[in-house]
Amino acid sequence: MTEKECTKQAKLAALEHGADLVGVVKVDELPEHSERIERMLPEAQSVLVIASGHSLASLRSGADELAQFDTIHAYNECARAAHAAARLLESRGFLSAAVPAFIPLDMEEPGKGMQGEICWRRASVRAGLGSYGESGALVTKEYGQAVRLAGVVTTADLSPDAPLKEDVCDHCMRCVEACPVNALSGNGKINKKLCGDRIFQYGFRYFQKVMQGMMDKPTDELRKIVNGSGLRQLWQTFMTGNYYYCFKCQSQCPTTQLPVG
Ligand code: B12
Repeated sequence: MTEKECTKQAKLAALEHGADLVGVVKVDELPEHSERIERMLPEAQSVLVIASGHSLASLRSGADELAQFDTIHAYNECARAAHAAARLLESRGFLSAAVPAFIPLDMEEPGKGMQGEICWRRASVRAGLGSYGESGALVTKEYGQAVRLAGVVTTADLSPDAPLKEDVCDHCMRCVEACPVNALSGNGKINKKLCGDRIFQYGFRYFQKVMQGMMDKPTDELRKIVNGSGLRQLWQTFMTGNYYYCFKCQSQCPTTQLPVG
């Protein structure tokens, strides 16, 4: 099978299983990730990058639960598309693996779960899916920032897509201004600690606080934590696997619009 035909079939498999946009970047074009890609799949040649859209109403909703639930769906779509494309490629004789969109992540030092095996924004920009917004997120022509990203590493020598020539972000700075904790300062610069404290409000950091409390907080304060809503939120986090408590930079982007027609 030709390189072109194989690329077409892999993209189609992803699009038929939940992807909204698909692009290809060669492993050589991702030198920052070569070590990790080598660890995942030594003979990998190409990375298929997948974007699946959010529901805009959920993302913009004042009820975090809706955006959290929608995030689970968007991640599931990404996972389904990546798995389908990987299986298609393997059925054509190329070793291929779907790479997680978010968790599981490598929790060891020095990344401590703050670095993906592949940075999907970087890979998607290089695969021509969109361009960087001021917030650092991927902005696509079709769905603005309202996409989740995932992909597949494969030994197939797929035909690469060219990065976009145009800049999709209109640099209005609304994403930066919308950040409730002033973690963004434009041009992709982010204070990861400030952002993380907000979005992981009831994620690992809260869990760590509870554990820390067990060691050094007086019993009455501990009782308050154990009976408080934070622990119930944490339980939901464990049950759903989704822990984001802020969607502002994504949802305020003016390119994040309903498609016309
Ligand atoms: C760790 C992580 C975080 C951390 C750290 C973010 C960061 N900047 O690294 C924290 C907790 C802060 C975070 C926050 C959020 N995240 Co997050 N996060 C990740 C994760 C798991 C790994 C990212 C990573 O490896 N970073 C490490 C390195 C590579 O980042 P870096 O050194 O800062 O490199 C960046 C810059 O150099 C920049 N850059 C390079 N050249 C240039 C040039 C220009 C002009 C610009 C502007 C930028 C730029 O691009 C690199 C990537 O952005 C990815 C999933 C994945 N595997 O990619 C999701 C991911 C990036 N997160 C995502 C989202 C949506 C969010 C949040 C909105 C929270 C939420 N509600 O989900 C916020 C947005 C914050 C923001 N505006 O960036 C999405 C982004 C989707 C999109 N449309 O772009 C991803 C891709 C998850 C997914 N699978 O869809 N996240």
